[in-house]
Amino acid sequence: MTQLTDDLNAALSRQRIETPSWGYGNSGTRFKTFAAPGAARDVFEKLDDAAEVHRLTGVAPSVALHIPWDEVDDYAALGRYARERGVEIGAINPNVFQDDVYRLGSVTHPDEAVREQAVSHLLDCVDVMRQTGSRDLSLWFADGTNYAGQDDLRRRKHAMRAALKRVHDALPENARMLVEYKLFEPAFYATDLFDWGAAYAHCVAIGDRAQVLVDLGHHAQGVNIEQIVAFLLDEGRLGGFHFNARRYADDDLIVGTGNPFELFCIYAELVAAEHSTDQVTRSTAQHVAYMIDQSHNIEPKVEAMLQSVLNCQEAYAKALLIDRDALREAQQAGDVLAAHRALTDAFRTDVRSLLAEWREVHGLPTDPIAAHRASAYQQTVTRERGTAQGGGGYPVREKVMGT
Ligand code: PSV
Ligand code: MN
Ligand code: MN
Repeated sequence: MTQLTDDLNAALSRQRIETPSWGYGNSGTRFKTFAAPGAARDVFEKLDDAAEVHRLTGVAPSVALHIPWDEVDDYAALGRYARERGVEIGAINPNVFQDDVYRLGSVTHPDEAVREQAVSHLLDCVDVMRQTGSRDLSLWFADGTNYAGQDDLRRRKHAMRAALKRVHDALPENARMLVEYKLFEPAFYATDLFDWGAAYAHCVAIGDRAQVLVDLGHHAQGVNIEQIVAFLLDEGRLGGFHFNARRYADDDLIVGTGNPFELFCIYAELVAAEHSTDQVTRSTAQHVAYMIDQSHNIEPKVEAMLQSVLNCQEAYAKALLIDRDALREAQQAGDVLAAHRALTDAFRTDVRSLLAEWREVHGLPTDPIAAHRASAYQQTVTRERGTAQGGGGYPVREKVMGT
Protein backbone atom coordinates (compact mmCIF):
# COMPACT_ATOMS: atom_id res chain seq x y z
CA MET A 1 0.00 0.00 0.00
CA THR A 2 1.36 3.46 -0.90
CA GLN A 3 2.23 5.51 2.18
CA LEU A 4 1.17 9.13 2.54
CA THR A 5 4.62 10.70 2.86
CA ASP A 6 5.11 14.35 3.79
CA ASP A 7 5.95 15.14 0.16
CA LEU A 8 2.82 13.44 -1.13
CA ASN A 9 0.70 15.13 1.50
CA ALA A 10 2.14 18.54 0.60
CA ALA A 11 1.66 18.03 -3.14
CA LEU A 12 -1.89 16.71 -2.79
CA SER A 13 -2.73 19.62 -0.51
CA ARG A 14 -1.56 22.10 -3.14
CA GLN A 15 -3.79 20.71 -5.87
CA ARG A 16 -6.57 23.02 -7.07
CA ILE A 17 -9.37 22.33 -9.52
CA GLU A 18 -11.78 25.06 -10.56
CA THR A 19 -15.35 24.07 -11.36
CA PRO A 20 -17.49 25.88 -13.96
CA SER A 21 -20.74 27.62 -12.99
CA TRP A 22 -22.32 26.32 -16.20
CA GLY A 23 -21.81 22.71 -15.10
CA TYR A 24 -24.40 23.14 -12.33
CA GLY A 25 -27.33 24.40 -14.38
CA ASN A 26 -29.48 22.58 -16.89
CA SER A 27 -27.81 22.12 -20.23
CA GLY A 28 -28.51 20.01 -23.23
CA THR A 29 -27.71 18.98 -26.73
CA ARG A 30 -29.13 20.48 -29.89
CA PHE A 31 -31.91 17.91 -29.51
CA LYS A 32 -33.10 18.32 -25.97
CA THR A 33 -32.40 19.88 -22.62
CA PHE A 34 -33.67 17.58 -19.88
CA ALA A 35 -34.76 19.35 -16.73
CA ALA A 36 -32.80 18.00 -13.78
CA PRO A 37 -34.45 18.02 -10.35
CA GLY A 38 -32.62 20.51 -8.12
CA ALA A 39 -30.40 21.93 -10.87
CA ALA A 40 -29.10 25.40 -10.02
CA ARG A 41 -31.29 28.18 -11.41
CA ASP A 42 -29.00 31.17 -10.96
CA VAL A 43 -25.44 32.06 -10.14
CA PHE A 44 -26.07 31.97 -6.39
CA GLU A 45 -27.32 28.41 -6.52
CA LYS A 46 -24.39 27.50 -8.77
CA LEU A 47 -22.03 28.86 -6.12
CA ASP A 48 -23.90 26.85 -3.47
CA ASP A 49 -23.35 23.68 -5.50
CA ALA A 50 -19.70 24.49 -6.12
CA ALA A 51 -19.24 25.09 -2.41
CA GLU A 52 -20.70 21.65 -1.71
CA VAL A 53 -18.18 20.10 -4.13
CA HIS A 54 -15.36 21.92 -2.37
CA ARG A 55 -16.68 21.04 1.10
CA LEU A 56 -16.58 17.35 0.22
CA THR A 57 -13.30 17.28 -1.70
CA GLY A 58 -11.20 20.13 -0.29
CA VAL A 59 -9.57 20.78 -3.67
CA ALA A 60 -12.15 22.80 -5.63
CA PRO A 61 -12.05 26.25 -4.01
CA SER A 62 -12.95 28.43 -7.01
CA VAL A 63 -15.69 28.75 -9.60
CA ALA A 64 -15.46 30.04 -13.16
CA LEU A 65 -18.19 32.47 -14.21
CA HIS A 66 -19.74 32.92 -17.66
CA ILE A 67 -20.92 36.42 -18.51
CA PRO A 68 -23.79 37.23 -19.14
CA TRP A 69 -25.15 33.85 -17.95
CA ASP A 70 -23.93 34.76 -14.46
CA GLU A 71 -24.35 38.51 -14.70
CA VAL A 72 -25.23 40.38 -11.48
CA ASP A 73 -25.44 44.05 -10.55
CA ASP A 74 -23.03 43.78 -7.66
CA TYR A 75 -19.98 41.57 -8.21
CA ALA A 76 -18.41 42.57 -4.91
CA ALA A 77 -21.50 41.18 -3.17
CA LEU A 78 -21.32 38.04 -5.31
CA GLY A 79 -17.69 37.61 -4.25
CA ARG A 80 -18.73 37.96 -0.61
CA TYR A 81 -21.53 35.43 -1.12
CA ALA A 82 -18.97 32.99 -2.54
CA ARG A 83 -16.43 33.55 0.23
CA GLU A 84 -19.07 33.06 2.92
CA ARG A 85 -19.55 29.60 1.47
CA GLY A 86 -15.84 28.84 1.30
CA VAL A 87 -15.23 29.38 -2.41
CA GLU A 88 -13.91 32.20 -4.62
CA ILE A 89 -14.71 33.58 -8.03
CA GLY A 90 -12.23 32.21 -10.57
CA ALA A 91 -11.88 32.73 -14.29
CA ILE A 92 -14.22 35.07 -16.14
CA ASN A 93 -15.56 33.64 -19.41
CA PRO A 94 -17.04 36.20 -21.81
CA ASN A 95 -19.77 35.12 -24.18
CA VAL A 96 -19.60 36.40 -27.74
CA PHE A 97 -21.40 33.51 -29.38
CA GLN A 98 -25.05 33.49 -28.36
CA ASP A 99 -26.44 36.72 -29.82
CA ASP A 100 -28.02 36.91 -33.29
CA VAL A 101 -25.58 39.61 -34.27
CA TYR A 102 -22.73 37.05 -34.07
CA ARG A 103 -24.08 34.82 -36.84
CA LEU A 104 -20.98 35.47 -38.97
CA GLY A 105 -18.59 35.76 -36.05
CA SER A 106 -17.74 38.15 -33.25
CA VAL A 107 -14.26 39.66 -33.16
CA THR A 108 -13.63 38.43 -36.73
CA HIS A 109 -17.05 39.40 -38.12
CA PRO A 110 -16.96 41.14 -41.55
CA ASP A 111 -18.74 44.19 -40.12
CA GLU A 112 -16.64 46.51 -37.99
CA ALA A 113 -19.63 47.50 -35.83
CA VAL A 114 -20.12 43.87 -34.75
CA ARG A 115 -16.40 43.47 -34.07
CA GLU A 116 -16.58 46.55 -31.86
CA GLN A 117 -19.60 45.20 -30.00
CA ALA A 118 -17.72 41.97 -29.30
CA VAL A 119 -14.56 43.72 -28.12
CA SER A 120 -16.65 45.99 -25.96
CA HIS A 121 -18.17 42.93 -24.23
CA LEU A 122 -14.68 41.51 -23.69
CA LEU A 123 -13.61 44.80 -22.14
CA ASP A 124 -16.71 44.76 -19.91
CA CYS A 125 -15.55 41.34 -18.73
CA VAL A 126 -12.14 42.80 -17.92
CA ASP A 127 -14.06 45.19 -15.72
CA VAL A 128 -15.83 42.25 -14.07
CA MET A 129 -12.35 40.86 -13.35
CA ARG A 130 -11.51 44.07 -11.51
CA GLN A 131 -14.68 43.85 -9.45
CA THR A 132 -14.29 40.17 -8.59
CA GLY A 133 -10.51 40.16 -8.23
CA SER A 134 -10.35 37.47 -10.87
CA ARG A 135 -6.92 36.78 -12.38
CA ASP A 136 -7.88 34.92 -15.54
CA LEU A 137 -9.89 36.01 -18.54
CA SER A 138 -10.79 32.80 -20.33
CA LEU A 139 -11.54 33.33 -24.01
CA TRP A 140 -13.30 30.97 -26.34
CA PHE A 141 -14.60 32.15 -29.71
CA ALA A 142 -17.11 30.38 -31.90
CA ASP A 143 -15.80 32.47 -34.82
CA GLY A 144 -15.30 30.71 -38.11
CA THR A 145 -16.86 29.93 -41.47
CA ASN A 146 -18.91 27.10 -42.91
CA TYR A 147 -17.88 27.18 -46.57
CA ALA A 148 -14.73 27.62 -48.60
CA GLY A 149 -14.74 31.15 -49.92
CA GLN A 150 -17.23 32.42 -47.35
CA ASP A 151 -14.74 34.91 -45.96
CA ASP A 152 -11.13 35.99 -46.20
CA LEU A 153 -9.18 33.80 -43.78
CA ARG A 154 -6.24 36.20 -43.44
CA ARG A 155 -8.51 39.17 -42.82
CA ARG A 156 -10.15 37.19 -40.05
CA LYS A 157 -6.76 36.33 -38.57
CA HIS A 158 -5.82 40.02 -38.50
CA ALA A 159 -9.12 40.91 -36.85
CA MET A 160 -8.59 38.22 -34.19
CA ARG A 161 -5.08 39.51 -33.51
CA ALA A 162 -6.26 43.12 -33.19
CA ALA A 163 -9.05 42.22 -30.78
CA LEU A 164 -6.86 40.02 -28.60
CA LYS A 165 -4.23 42.74 -28.45
CA ARG A 166 -6.73 45.38 -27.30
CA VAL A 167 -8.07 43.12 -24.58
CA HIS A 168 -4.60 42.03 -23.50
CA ASP A 169 -3.48 45.61 -23.09
CA ALA A 170 -6.56 46.40 -20.98
CA LEU A 171 -6.04 43.54 -18.50
CA PRO A 172 -5.67 44.45 -14.84
CA GLU A 173 -2.16 44.23 -13.48
CA ASN A 174 -1.16 40.67 -12.58
CA ALA A 175 -4.01 39.26 -14.66
CA ARG A 176 -3.69 37.21 -17.80
CA MET A 177 -5.79 36.03 -20.70
CA LEU A 178 -6.17 32.38 -21.59
CA VAL A 179 -6.76 31.77 -25.27
CA GLU A 180 -8.72 28.61 -26.02
CA TYR A 181 -8.66 26.89 -29.39
CA LYS A 182 -11.02 24.39 -30.92
CA LEU A 183 -10.76 22.33 -34.06
CA PHE A 184 -14.32 22.87 -35.27
CA GLU A 185 -17.89 23.49 -34.14
CA PRO A 186 -19.98 25.52 -34.43
CA ALA A 187 -18.01 26.49 -37.55
CA PHE A 188 -17.62 23.51 -39.86
CA TYR A 189 -15.19 24.71 -42.51
CA ALA A 190 -12.69 26.98 -40.75
CA THR A 191 -12.44 28.02 -37.13
CA ASP A 192 -10.43 31.17 -36.52
CA LEU A 193 -8.63 29.75 -33.47
CA PHE A 194 -8.43 26.23 -34.78
CA ASP A 195 -5.50 24.69 -32.92
CA TRP A 196 -2.81 25.26 -30.28
CA GLY A 197 -0.39 26.61 -32.88
CA ALA A 198 -2.79 29.39 -33.92
CA ALA A 199 -3.53 30.27 -30.29
CA TYR A 200 0.19 30.18 -29.47
CA ALA A 201 1.16 32.40 -32.40
CA HIS A 202 -1.39 35.02 -31.34
CA CYS A 203 -0.25 34.86 -27.71
CA VAL A 204 3.41 35.34 -28.61
CA ALA A 205 2.54 38.28 -30.86
CA ILE A 206 0.32 40.12 -28.41
CA GLY A 207 2.21 39.97 -25.13
CA ASP A 208 3.48 38.25 -22.04
CA ARG A 209 0.14 37.95 -20.35
CA ALA A 210 -1.47 35.83 -23.05
CA GLN A 211 -1.28 32.07 -22.64
CA VAL A 212 -2.90 29.09 -24.30
CA LEU A 213 -5.79 27.17 -22.76
CA VAL A 214 -6.02 23.47 -23.60
CA ASP A 215 -9.53 21.98 -23.57
CA LEU A 216 -9.32 18.19 -23.82
CA GLY A 217 -12.37 18.03 -26.09
CA HIS A 218 -11.06 20.40 -28.76
CA HIS A 219 -8.69 18.25 -30.81
CA ALA A 220 -8.86 15.90 -33.73
CA GLN A 221 -9.03 12.20 -32.89
CA GLY A 222 -5.67 10.76 -31.95
CA VAL A 223 -3.88 14.03 -31.28
CA ASN A 224 -1.22 13.66 -28.58
CA ILE A 225 -2.43 16.26 -26.09
CA GLU A 226 0.28 15.60 -23.52
CA GLN A 227 2.88 16.51 -26.12
CA ILE A 228 1.12 19.83 -26.75
CA VAL A 229 1.14 20.34 -22.99
CA ALA A 230 4.88 19.60 -22.75
CA PHE A 231 5.64 21.94 -25.66
CA LEU A 232 3.59 24.83 -24.30
CA LEU A 233 5.01 24.40 -20.80
CA ASP A 234 8.50 24.56 -22.20
CA GLU A 235 7.64 27.73 -24.12
CA GLY A 236 6.14 29.34 -21.03
CA ARG A 237 2.74 29.61 -22.72
CA LEU A 238 0.55 27.00 -21.09
CA GLY A 239 -2.01 28.97 -19.13
CA GLY A 240 -4.72 26.54 -18.23
CA PHE A 241 -6.90 23.55 -18.88
CA HIS A 242 -10.48 22.81 -19.51
CA PHE A 243 -10.70 19.23 -18.34
CA ASN A 244 -13.44 16.97 -19.63
CA ALA A 245 -13.72 13.70 -21.54
CA ARG A 246 -14.92 12.86 -24.99
CA ARG A 247 -15.18 10.04 -27.41
CA TYR A 248 -16.38 11.69 -30.59
CA ALA A 249 -16.27 15.48 -30.58
CA ASP A 250 -16.55 18.09 -27.84
CA ASP A 251 -18.64 15.80 -25.64
CA ASP A 252 -17.90 17.59 -22.32
CA LEU A 253 -18.29 14.41 -20.30
CA ILE A 254 -17.03 13.71 -16.78
CA VAL A 255 -13.24 14.10 -16.65
CA GLY A 256 -11.18 10.94 -16.92
CA THR A 257 -14.05 8.67 -17.91
CA GLY A 258 -13.12 7.77 -21.47
CA ASN A 259 -9.53 8.99 -21.30
CA PRO A 260 -7.91 8.05 -17.96
CA PHE A 261 -4.48 7.29 -19.43
CA GLU A 262 -4.45 10.55 -21.37
CA LEU A 263 -5.35 12.46 -18.22
CA PHE A 264 -2.56 10.70 -16.33
CA CYS A 265 -0.01 11.44 -19.07
CA ILE A 266 -0.99 15.12 -19.00
CA TYR A 267 -0.50 15.28 -15.24
CA ALA A 268 2.78 13.40 -15.66
CA GLU A 269 4.05 16.24 -17.88
CA LEU A 270 2.82 18.87 -15.42
CA VAL A 271 4.45 17.22 -12.42
CA ALA A 272 7.71 16.88 -14.34
CA ALA A 273 7.56 20.55 -15.33
CA GLU A 274 6.88 21.62 -11.74
CA HIS A 275 10.28 20.18 -10.88
CA SER A 276 12.10 21.38 -13.97
CA THR A 277 15.44 23.07 -13.52
CA ASP A 278 14.33 25.59 -16.14
CA GLN A 279 12.83 28.55 -14.29
CA VAL A 280 10.32 29.49 -17.02
CA THR A 281 8.99 25.96 -17.32
CA ARG A 282 8.76 25.55 -13.56
CA SER A 283 6.98 28.84 -12.97
CA THR A 284 4.62 28.22 -15.91
CA ALA A 285 3.66 24.83 -14.46
CA GLN A 286 3.13 26.32 -11.02
CA HIS A 287 0.67 28.88 -12.38
CA VAL A 288 -1.45 26.64 -14.57
CA ALA A 289 -5.18 27.19 -14.04
CA TYR A 290 -6.77 23.76 -13.69
CA MET A 291 -10.39 24.10 -14.67
CA ILE A 292 -13.18 21.75 -15.54
CA ASP A 293 -15.37 22.47 -18.55
CA GLN A 294 -18.29 20.12 -18.49
CA SER A 295 -21.94 20.26 -19.32
CA HIS A 296 -24.19 17.60 -17.91
CA ASN A 297 -27.16 16.52 -19.94
CA ILE A 298 -28.31 13.39 -18.14
CA GLU A 299 -26.06 13.26 -15.07
CA PRO A 300 -26.92 14.60 -11.59
CA LYS A 301 -24.90 17.83 -11.63
CA VAL A 302 -23.21 17.90 -8.24
CA GLU A 303 -22.32 14.21 -8.23
CA ALA A 304 -20.96 14.48 -11.77
CA MET A 305 -18.77 17.40 -10.77
CA LEU A 306 -17.57 15.55 -7.70
CA GLN A 307 -16.61 12.60 -9.87
CA SER A 308 -14.63 14.86 -12.18
CA VAL A 309 -12.75 16.51 -9.35
CA LEU A 310 -11.92 13.13 -7.81
CA ASN A 311 -10.76 11.74 -11.14
CA CYS A 312 -8.38 14.71 -11.51
CA GLN A 313 -7.12 14.05 -8.00
CA GLU A 314 -6.49 10.38 -8.78
CA ALA A 315 -4.65 11.18 -12.00
CA TYR A 316 -2.49 13.72 -10.20
CA ALA A 317 -1.73 11.33 -7.33
CA LYS A 318 -0.63 8.67 -9.79
CA ALA A 319 1.59 11.17 -11.60
CA LEU A 320 3.23 12.01 -8.26
CA LEU A 321 4.13 8.32 -7.83
CA ILE A 322 6.21 8.07 -10.99
CA ASP A 323 9.72 6.92 -10.11
CA ARG A 324 11.48 9.78 -11.89
CA ASP A 325 15.00 8.39 -11.33
CA ALA A 326 14.08 5.02 -12.80
CA LEU A 327 12.34 6.77 -15.69
CA ARG A 328 15.34 8.97 -16.45
CA GLU A 329 17.80 6.07 -16.23
CA ALA A 330 15.72 3.95 -18.57
CA GLN A 331 15.31 6.84 -20.99
CA GLN A 332 19.03 7.55 -21.01
CA ALA A 333 19.85 3.89 -21.50
CA GLY A 334 17.43 3.78 -24.42
CA ASP A 335 15.50 1.04 -22.64
CA VAL A 336 12.18 1.64 -24.34
CA LEU A 337 10.04 -0.75 -22.36
CA ALA A 338 11.60 -0.11 -18.94
CA ALA A 339 10.87 3.59 -19.47
CA HIS A 340 7.32 2.83 -20.51
CA ARG A 341 6.87 0.60 -17.48
CA ALA A 342 8.22 3.26 -15.12
CA LEU A 343 5.31 5.37 -16.28
CA THR A 344 2.63 2.72 -16.43
CA ASP A 345 3.57 1.24 -13.04
CA ALA A 346 2.44 4.53 -11.54
CA PHE A 347 -0.68 4.62 -13.71
CA ARG A 348 -1.64 1.11 -12.59
CA THR A 349 -1.19 1.86 -8.88
CA ASP A 350 -4.46 1.97 -6.97
CA VAL A 351 -4.33 5.31 -5.14
CA ARG A 352 -7.78 5.18 -3.59
CA SER A 353 -6.62 4.27 -0.10
CA LEU A 354 -3.80 6.83 -0.31
CA LEU A 355 -6.36 9.52 -1.11
CA ALA A 356 -8.71 8.29 1.60
CA GLU A 357 -5.84 8.68 4.05
CA TRP A 358 -5.09 12.18 2.77
CA ARG A 359 -8.76 13.11 3.25
CA GLU A 360 -8.82 11.69 6.74
CA VAL A 361 -5.76 13.73 7.67
CA HIS A 362 -7.53 16.85 6.40
CA GLY A 363 -10.88 16.21 8.06
CA LEU A 364 -12.64 15.42 4.79
CA PRO A 365 -15.00 12.54 4.10
CA THR A 366 -12.86 9.59 3.01
CA ASP A 367 -15.35 8.82 0.23
CA PRO A 368 -16.83 12.12 -0.99
CA ILE A 369 -19.30 10.48 -3.40
CA ALA A 370 -20.67 8.20 -0.69
CA ALA A 371 -20.83 11.17 1.69
CA HIS A 372 -22.74 13.18 -0.91
CA ARG A 373 -25.17 10.34 -1.53
CA ALA A 374 -25.67 9.86 2.20
CA SER A 375 -26.23 13.57 2.78
CA ALA A 376 -29.53 15.33 2.28
CA TYR A 377 -28.02 17.88 -0.14
CA GLN A 378 -29.62 16.56 -3.32
CA GLN A 379 -33.02 16.07 -1.70
CA THR A 380 -32.88 19.51 -0.10
CA VAL A 381 -32.03 21.37 -3.32
CA THR A 382 -34.59 19.34 -5.22
CA ARG A 383 -37.24 20.38 -2.71
CA GLU A 384 -36.14 24.03 -2.60
CA ARG A 385 -35.40 24.59 -6.28
CA GLY A 386 -37.84 22.22 -7.89
CA THR A 387 -37.34 21.12 -11.47
CA ALA A 388 -36.72 24.16 -13.62
CA GLN A 389 -37.02 23.73 -17.36
CA GLY A 390 -33.84 24.22 -19.36
CA GLY A 391 -33.35 27.01 -21.85
CA GLY A 392 -34.34 30.54 -20.87
CA GLY A 393 -31.41 31.97 -19.01
CA TYR A 394 -29.58 28.67 -19.08
CA PRO A 395 -26.95 27.60 -21.48
CA VAL A 396 -28.24 25.19 -24.05
CA ARG A 397 -24.99 23.91 -25.46
CA GLU A 398 -24.72 22.72 -29.01
CA LYS A 399 -23.03 19.46 -29.60
CA VAL A 400 -22.41 17.15 -32.45
CA MET A 401 -24.44 14.08 -31.66
CA GLY A 402 -24.78 12.55 -35.10
CA THR A 403 -27.75 13.31 -37.25
C1 PSV B 1 -17.69 25.37 -26.43
O1 PSV B 1 -16.91 24.45 -27.13
C2 PSV B 1 -17.20 25.43 -25.04
O2 PSV B 1 -17.28 24.07 -24.58
C3 PSV B 1 -15.77 25.92 -24.92
O3 PSV B 1 -14.96 24.85 -24.54
C4 PSV B 1 -15.82 26.96 -23.86
O4 PSV B 1 -14.71 26.92 -23.00
C5 PSV B 1 -17.08 26.61 -23.14
O5 PSV B 1 -17.96 26.21 -24.18
C6 PSV B 1 -17.65 27.73 -22.35
O6 PSV B 1 -17.86 28.87 -23.16
MN1 MN C 1 -13.64 24.87 -22.92
MN1 MN D 1 -15.85 22.98 -25.59
